[in-house]
Formats: sequence, C-alpha cells, structure tokens
Amino acid sequence: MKDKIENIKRSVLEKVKKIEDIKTLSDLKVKYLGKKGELTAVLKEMGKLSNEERPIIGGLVNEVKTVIEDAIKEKENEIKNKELQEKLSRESIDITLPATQIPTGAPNILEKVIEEVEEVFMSMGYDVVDGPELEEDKYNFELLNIPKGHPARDAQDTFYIEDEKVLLRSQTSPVQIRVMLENKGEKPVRMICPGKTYRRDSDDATHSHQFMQIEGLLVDKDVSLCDLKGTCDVIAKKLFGEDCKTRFRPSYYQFTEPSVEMDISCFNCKGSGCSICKNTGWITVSGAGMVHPNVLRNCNYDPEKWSGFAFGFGAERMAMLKYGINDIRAFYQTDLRELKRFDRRED
Ligand code: 2NL
Repeated sequence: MKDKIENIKRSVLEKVKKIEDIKTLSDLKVKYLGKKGELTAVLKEMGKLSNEERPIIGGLVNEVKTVIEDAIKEKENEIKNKELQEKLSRESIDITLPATQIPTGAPNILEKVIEEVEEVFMSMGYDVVDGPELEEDKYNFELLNIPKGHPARDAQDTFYIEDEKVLLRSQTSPVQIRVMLENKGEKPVRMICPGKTYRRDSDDATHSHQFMQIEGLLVDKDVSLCDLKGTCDVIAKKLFGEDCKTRFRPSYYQFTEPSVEMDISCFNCKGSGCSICKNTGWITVSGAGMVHPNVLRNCNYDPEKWSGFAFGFGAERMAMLKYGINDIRAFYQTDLRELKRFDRRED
C-alpha cells in the first residue's frame, strides 16, 4: 500500500511537470484527488488495514495529498503567470510607431487679425461691441449724414430687404450710432466694432459682397486729428511691425470732416517699390476722420462740447497683406486645402 501511494505521488509529480495548460491540470487533479480519484480510492481501502498500519498509512496519504495539492497549485500559478506575461507582451504598445494623425482645427488668420486688433484697443480702454447685421436705414445711413438720394445708399451698393427701410448693414457704423444714442450725449465713447458687412459688389480677387469690417469710434472732450493719427499709428505698428510708418492723405466720407486715408509704408520692399505697393512704397489700409458735427448732433452729442474720431478698415485686406493671400474669396470657400494655408497656431 505504501508503494502504491509513493507510486501515485511520483507519477503525479512527473505529470504535473509536463503539463502546460489549466484544463489538463484540472483533469489531473480530478483524476487523483477527486471523489473517484486514485488517492481517494486508497483512503477508501484504509478500513482493510490493521490498527497499527492505519495511522501510518493515513498520515502518508495526507502528506502525499498535500504535496500533490501544492505541486498542482504551484503549476497553476506558473501557467497563469505565463499566460499573463504572454498577454502583456501581446498587448504592449510600441511607442516608436508613428501616431495616427487626428485632424484638428487651428485659428483662422482672419480671426487672428480681429483678435489682435481687439487686444490692442482693449488695452487702450476701448470696448468691443457688436450689433445687428440686419439694420434700419436710419442707423445705417440717415444718422450717419447720408441722406435719402445719396449715391452711397443706391440699391446698387446695398442689399435692401424691405424697400427703403430694412437692409443688410453696409458698414459697422450703425453699431456706433446705437451706442452714442444709448449714451444720450452724456458719456465719452471708446469702442471698436468688428463684424460682417454687406455690399452689392461683384466678387473678385479683391472684392467680396460680404466682408469683415473693423470700425472704431472715440468721442470725448477736446479730441483732435492728432489723437486719431496716434491711435492708427499704434495699431499699424502692432499689425505690421514696429518699423511700420504711417501717413495720412485727405479723403472724403459723408460721416467725417475732415476725412483721411491712412497708408502704411510697404513692409515688403521698404519703399524701394514692388507690386504690393504698386511701386509707390505705400499701401492704403484704412479710412478715417473726425466725426462729422451732423453725426454727433444726430446722436445727441453737442458738437460744441464733444469731438471724436472714427476709422474703418477691412479685416480681410489686413489679413491678406499680413499673410500674403492674394484672393479674398479664399476666406469664404470651403476647400480645406486652401483653408489649411490660413491655419496659424503659433504666430
Ligand atoms: C473704410 C472707411 C470709415 C468711419 C468708417 C464712422 C462711424 C461713425 C461716425 C463717423 Cl459712427 N465715422 N466710421 C469713418 C471713416 C471711415 O471706414 O474704408 N471702411 C472699410
């Protein structure tokens, strides 16, 4: 009987050594330690033994049982460990592989120009204000000293929605008019208004029926043309670099008197002449002037007490100059290859 038990032990331990999967291991466990297992069978035969032999054999069976159980347990751990290692190495990430390119957006240069302008003016105490794109004739023309019958409000230039009354704003000035009216001629105004404007232009490389205008208005006591020049100079230097020079030429607008146009020195050829400045060394970027007394009066500001300046420029034109874009239509088309050229994350 002793030999039988020793044989069972030896054969189980030998088999366990060779096993490499959990299923075979658990079958082996059943075969020897299960209810109908070989070692269990030995225990069942114990009744036949003498009183002296029984405790010795009993002890031996229990000892062998423990050894077998331990060996199986150990093997089980070994197999599980091996499987885990295999799984881990199978699932390990090769960090040297190139990453999948996830398409992301980036700030559009038009938006960047607007934000840059907003930042400079906010630092000088200006508010950034917006207003309706669908406007009344009164705010878009009448109060801006553009009377009925004036060529600027001709149906050829303006998108009228309702006869002579409702229109798509042709400039952002109506927003300034609204602010002045709200202030009832009592408070100074410092504001800029960037926003979409609409004109019945035929679209080409430099014209768009819809474009972004940025207008600014300052109304206070004792404001002079010098203040306008200084302010425009600051923004020009911010957008085109510290060595950018500005000059002002007389011009004409209904809503300003005097009116001027601002040129910047050509950043491309530095004055020696190129196609961007049409060999003049200067590039026209903005229109401006002192707010016309009629406009002040229309908005309840007494021109004897208050004076102000206003300016306006196209954001697309600025972005085109700054980033070398030669067709304004590129801003409004949906060709991603084109738009990618406009993505500027870092500058
Ligand atoms: C341009 C020129 C300009 C103004 C806009 C303005 C607004 C008020 C009163 C007086 Cl409320 N003026 N705006 C003045 C001069 C020029 O824009 O070239 N825009 C694209």
